[in-house]
Amino acid sequence: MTGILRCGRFELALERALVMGVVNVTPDSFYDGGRHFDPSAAVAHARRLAEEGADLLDVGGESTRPGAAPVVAEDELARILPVLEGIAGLGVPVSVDTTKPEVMRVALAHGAAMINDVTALAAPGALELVAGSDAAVCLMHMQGSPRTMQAEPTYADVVAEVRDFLAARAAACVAGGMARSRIVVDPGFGFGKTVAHNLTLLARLGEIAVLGFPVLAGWSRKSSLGRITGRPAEERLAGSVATALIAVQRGARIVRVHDVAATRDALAVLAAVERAQ
Ligand code: 7PJ
Repeated sequence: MTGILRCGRFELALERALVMGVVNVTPDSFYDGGRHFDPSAAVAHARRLAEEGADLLDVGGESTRPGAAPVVAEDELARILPVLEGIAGLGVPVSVDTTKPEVMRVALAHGAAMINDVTALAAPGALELVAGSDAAVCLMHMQGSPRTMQAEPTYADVVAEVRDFLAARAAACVAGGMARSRIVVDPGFGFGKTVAHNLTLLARLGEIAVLGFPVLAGWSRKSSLGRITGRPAEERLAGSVATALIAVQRGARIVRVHDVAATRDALAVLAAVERAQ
């Protein structure tokens, strides 16, 4: 897939796979929770990811890890707003990872270029709100809710169910007035999926890419990599880079990662090999 992604005042070319750097402002995210909970630490981290070549920065104030406690909109905003203000001048489009229309509205007013919603704009009013802005949206698939999703995920055909869900949500966005060039889809690795489901989705990611929307893949440091490699989150860099490469080879156009520099290098090697073919 080529073309462009329109997100706010930015237009991102999709010839090369893009790297979205994760900026968590939470006390409890599974990998970097607590590390950047202080806004100035989060801003410094975001600046570093931008220097490493992040094409997008994804700022989140609510952990969606399995079993995570919900956060009220007011607290979520208190976490992310100082960070949005601190990184507005970096020149990198900012995505906000939230499921709440109240948070989306304020984030958009503060220049968010993308809304990354793990519930694919399920909340009442969310779709209309994003449609009425010029921001992009990342529509993610999740079975269940973060509190319950890993209890016993079941699918008849995980790829078909995820693809059909994403197609339906994208169609709803288009019907709501969003240009196709503002829509990104994401199978939601780890969100109501077993390791086997995650691997099947990665192996057959091309069947999601045929929808014609840029596919975002997020495997960075996730527990499936722990199950495969036997390593804790701090030691999953190599596994994370491997899955980013595989995802791009199978059609992903954006990878959501904690480690921007290493991922950019790996993708540069892949792109060079593809040019040599
Ligand atoms: C994802 C996400 C993902 C999208 C998280 C973590 C867990 N948003 N937010 N896709 N994962 N779109 O930081 O790994 O895979 S939270």
